Amino acid sequence: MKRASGQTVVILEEALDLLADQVSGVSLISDIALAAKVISREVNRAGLSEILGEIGRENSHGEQVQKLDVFADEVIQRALYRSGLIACMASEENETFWSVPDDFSRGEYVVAYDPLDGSSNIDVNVSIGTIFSIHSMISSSESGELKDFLQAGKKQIAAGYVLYGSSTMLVYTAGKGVHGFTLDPSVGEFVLSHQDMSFPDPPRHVYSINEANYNTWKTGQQLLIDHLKDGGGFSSRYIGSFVADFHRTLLQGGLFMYPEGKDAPNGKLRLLYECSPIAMLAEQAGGRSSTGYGDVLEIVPDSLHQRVPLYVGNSELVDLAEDFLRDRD
Ligand code: AFP
Repeated sequence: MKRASGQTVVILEEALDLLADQVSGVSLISDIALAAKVISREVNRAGLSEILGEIGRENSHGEQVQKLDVFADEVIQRALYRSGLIACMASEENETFWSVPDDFSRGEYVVAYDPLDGSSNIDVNVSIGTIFSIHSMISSSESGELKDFLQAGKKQIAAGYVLYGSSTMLVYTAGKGVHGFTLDPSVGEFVLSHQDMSFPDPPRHVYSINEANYNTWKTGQQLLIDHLKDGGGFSSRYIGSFVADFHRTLLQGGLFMYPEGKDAPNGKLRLLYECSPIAMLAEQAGGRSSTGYGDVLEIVPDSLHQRVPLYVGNSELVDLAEDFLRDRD
């Protein structure tokens, strides 16, 4: 595609077509992109379309109002069912995984996703996101098994997120760099806007954490933050919406943390569909991620909704966090 100026525009489908010979299953990203366009439209109209608020409420037409995260979950399900590439799915919205229904053809991949992360931000018009993780099946069951999801993050074939912010962006990796596409609403296409994304080096010195939890943290974590405040020349940014906080960290550099605490022994974020996919993106962008004690991508999950503490960003800052935790706890 070319702009009127003659400048060549790369749309997502073209980029994925080029990758298809090298990474099988990568076309699933275009199905997620289709769902993202529908979700993006609904997120942008949320204040007008009575879609904010709780399930169980009726709108002025007497119709059931769906919360946006439930709506997003269903849109992604429908888009992925049609792909013919996956056997089963798991989502933040559902306790157990489920198989693609019999009336659709099934394939050899499994997708875990958080349809709308940061849902407490929806009603106050703050950026939210979708996160996804794709693995190849390891079971021989046609409809998939739990063990297909319980694979280490380093086995992901692709991962990414969609950020519904001042513009809608899809950022993905299929193990060959990290690429960002911005939705051009005038043509309804995701257009390549950020090729080969990497954490800036040196990074902007920014840390991102919910500091209200300070008193619940272990000593090492408290000392790390004291160090960044006192001597490190750091500034602080925290949106409370993981995709938005990570996206800023990727573009500007820094360290995002959701540590363990007295009330949250494993932190808050979920391994399968939050930490693992973001960890793959971070590694592909030249950074790294850790639980504070080891690489997130190495963890073999023990359950679908397992939580882990998370440190992600520029490698030297993640290393620094690990040093503080190792020496002081
Ligand atoms: P909500 O979905 O409840 O808004 O939680 C968002 C989130 O899972 C993630 O997007 C944020 O990084 C993190 O929680 C914020 O948690 P705190 O509110 O405890 O800081």
